[in-house]
Amino acid sequence: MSEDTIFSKIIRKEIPADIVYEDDLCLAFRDISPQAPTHILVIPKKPIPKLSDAVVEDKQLLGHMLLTVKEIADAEGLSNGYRVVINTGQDGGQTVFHLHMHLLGGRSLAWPPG
Ligand code: DGP
Repeated sequence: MSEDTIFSKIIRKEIPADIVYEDDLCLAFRDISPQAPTHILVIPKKPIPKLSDAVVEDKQLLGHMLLTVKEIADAEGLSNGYRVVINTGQDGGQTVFHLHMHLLGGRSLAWPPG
């Protein structure tokens, strides 16, 4: 069983967040510590701790999340490009263990990341 996280509390509306999109499968809200002018997190309502825990049954959900990122990027006017990041596990720099896609845009982003 996965642990309850701060993101589960946001899904249940127990703590506030600047929500930009919600449907039956996922939720998107602005990151509390933005690293770019647009920094939005897209999370599944299903509590998958990290990408490496996803299973074949999650295929449709993961595709839906990615297309949701695209729709939000369009809505945010990120016509010059953007980056989608999934930090996974300790070496990936993940700090909240509820799967999330970072959508970063609104400035030119360096590569490679640190
Ligand atoms: P990661 O390092 O990939 O696990 O990213 C977790 C992100 O979650 C980090 O960029 C900060 C953000 N975050 C953590 N707690 C909260 C919160 O309570 N509200 C919001 N909106 N974002 C949060």
